[in-house]
Amino acid sequence: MIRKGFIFDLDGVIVDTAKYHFLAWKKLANSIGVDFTEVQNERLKGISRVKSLEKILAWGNKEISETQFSQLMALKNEDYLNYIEHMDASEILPDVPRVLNFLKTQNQPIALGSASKNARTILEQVNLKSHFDSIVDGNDVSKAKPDPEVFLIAAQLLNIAPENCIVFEDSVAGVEAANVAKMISIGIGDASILGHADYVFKDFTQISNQFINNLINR
Ligand code: B16
Ligand code: MG
Repeated sequence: MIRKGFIFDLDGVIVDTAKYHFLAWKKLANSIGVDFTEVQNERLKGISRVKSLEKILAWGNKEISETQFSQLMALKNEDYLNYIEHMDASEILPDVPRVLNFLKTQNQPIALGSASKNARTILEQVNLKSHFDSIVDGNDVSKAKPDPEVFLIAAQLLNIAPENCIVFEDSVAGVEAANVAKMISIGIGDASILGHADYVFKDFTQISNQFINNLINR
């Protein structure tokens, strides 16, 4: 049997948590007199929490103390977790369960590779945690995407060579990380943004079982 490693990003691939990040960041930015738009939110996709706050402060020309930085980080996450608490399986993006179940029937190892420190909580909320053989998230890495660390650790845990791994990613930084790791990158989203991926699909409804089979056997 041929075994490949299938690595999934979380936000924007399995669930759309970007809308909750947006609400929490907007509330926080406005509370310190800084504007925050949906366009800016797009630019935070796949970016770590620390880097996100640094960017928001830079866009707003705002300088704060280290203590206030930590306080704001904690506040943002508290607010974000209030949204996560209400998530359920209905928020899983279309056809993700079909692809995960198909991989299972083909005995293919599956991992999560996310920048989020809340990834495990979110997978539990939407009842998908048991589908993953390994989970690597923001708590397990020291270098954020586009550094390939998160995906290389996932490959190691699955015991599959990086060149035999396939990554599903919605962010520019994530696709870059997969490419640097020498993995097959599959962009989920807009081809004009994710043109550096090996393949791009609008969403999982466009990815057939036949395509997955071809990935397994290539
Ligand atoms: P947290 P992913 C990323 O998730 C999000 O896209 C990004 O917007 C967020 O800042 C980052 O996780 C950290 O999330 O605050 O929960 O640790 O796309 O890598 O699954
Ligand atoms: Mg993502």
